[in-house]
Amino acid sequence: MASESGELEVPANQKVERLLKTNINEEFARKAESLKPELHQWIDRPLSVIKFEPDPDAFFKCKAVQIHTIEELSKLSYGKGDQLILDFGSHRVGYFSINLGVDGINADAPARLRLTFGEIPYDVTENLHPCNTWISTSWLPDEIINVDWLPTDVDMPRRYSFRYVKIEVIDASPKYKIRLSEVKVRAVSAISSDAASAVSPLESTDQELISIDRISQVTLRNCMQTVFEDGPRRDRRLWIGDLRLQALTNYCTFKDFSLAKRCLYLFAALPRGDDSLPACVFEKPKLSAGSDYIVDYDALYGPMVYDYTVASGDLETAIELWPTILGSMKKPLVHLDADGKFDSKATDSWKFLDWVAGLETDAGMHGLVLFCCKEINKLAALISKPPPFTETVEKMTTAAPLFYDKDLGVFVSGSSRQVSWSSQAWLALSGAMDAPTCLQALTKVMGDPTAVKPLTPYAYHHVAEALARCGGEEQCLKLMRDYWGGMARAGADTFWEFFDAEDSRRSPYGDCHNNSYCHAWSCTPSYLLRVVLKDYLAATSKA
Ligand code: RAM
Repeated sequence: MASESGELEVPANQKVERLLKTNINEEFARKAESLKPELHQWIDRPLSVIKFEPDPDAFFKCKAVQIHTIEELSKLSYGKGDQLILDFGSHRVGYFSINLGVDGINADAPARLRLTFGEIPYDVTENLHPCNTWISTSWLPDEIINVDWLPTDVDMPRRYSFRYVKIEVIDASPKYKIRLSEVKVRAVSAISSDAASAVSPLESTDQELISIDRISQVTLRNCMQTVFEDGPRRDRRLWIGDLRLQALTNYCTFKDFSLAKRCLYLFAALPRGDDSLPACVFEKPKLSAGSDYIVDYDALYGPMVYDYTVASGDLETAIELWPTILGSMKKPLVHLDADGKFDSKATDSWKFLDWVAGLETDAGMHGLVLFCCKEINKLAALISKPPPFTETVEKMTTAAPLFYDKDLGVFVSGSSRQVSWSSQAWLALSGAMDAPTCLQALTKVMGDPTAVKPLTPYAYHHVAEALARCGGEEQCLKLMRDYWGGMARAGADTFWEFFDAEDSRRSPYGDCHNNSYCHAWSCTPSYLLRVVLKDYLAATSKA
């Protein structure tokens, strides 16, 4: 993906499709607007001033060491070339402010500071620039500010997502140094502290699972703003794939049905001319469709409405959104060949499933679309509509074994007969073949070092859920302890957009400084533990 100049280029399948017009549904947009939440706010302060020391055993190769308590801070002064790192103790989303005082004869020049808001140590231990990435470097969380008159309060106007704040004094003057006090963040979320503490405790005494569940909830809560954001640092917007997983986790934790409903209407307000839904939407500066269209995200819209309907009991919304659901399936179903087999090459639209490079998507997309057709049929039954996809389900179920390689005992995808975890996961979730066969296939690929592994927690979630749904609850738990538990052991206080235990710098964007470390699609362990594995955990804790 590198151009001749060495700069990374946008991958071919993510280049903007010829833009078809969006047909705004004003009524749905108004409904979404009326459901916009007032955000809850609260003040948090840093716990200490730290430095990072090398630690070869740590995931990020460094460890935090306290050098001052926060009470000591206001007695310290910092001049040209000095820097400090504040540690808030865990991840926050909100508005940072500080009081800048003067230690010296007078402040005869402005104070020029660089503030860097870090979600992980690399953000504050390394130089963020240059950043070799094909997404925008304007996401990088640093600011240079010039403060004219000191002493003064400084309120940073932008919202940041961070645990650490590095403050570098680029310059003050020979006559004075700065003092820092009143350091705080006005944290924001759609979920109040009361609502967060009202979530029932996980029914388990296993400390590792309790901690994974807690980190999942913090991840979700920090992403729940006026929409379910994918990541409060980047992209700060609503994506269908992320929303589905967030909403499922929300239903078994915070139970904010109104925010979920708002997000369903936001997508329904913005269908394209061909009824396809945008993969993501922007709320600001005004509601508009993102230019990405992802075939799998289109298909997942209906299941999302189904999940919402089951969780909330609100049939009326499902009835109103029914035509949108049917429209959203058009593009995915165009990809079925005469045998009812999903063919990714049928269009050049983006099929996602995961960010891992070179993933063959036919088998996984076959499973995903079949799963979606079944979920939508279930929704039809709930709202007394004829099931729209009975024949499609039959056809796709008959075709599914065409992806199965009897000799290998796994599903294969594409002309290269690629073996990947994602293909097994989605075909298992679709129920296309019997559970023991699917579980065996999953077990096989997970033990095969040549199989294409997932990169994102999004894809790992589908593997984990598929294992549990096919009778592999123990394997699901093990995967959760390895993967999400691995992030926790690596120091995560919110779960990340990507995690590769072997490579702390891995990123599909070219540079890990552009990764997001509080990312919606990684919040699902709470859902897996509280819903999917609920009976299993109850049974095993009694045994
Ligand atoms: C990333 C986003 C988002 C995801 C898309 C496909 O850019 O962070 O979470 O849905 O990829």
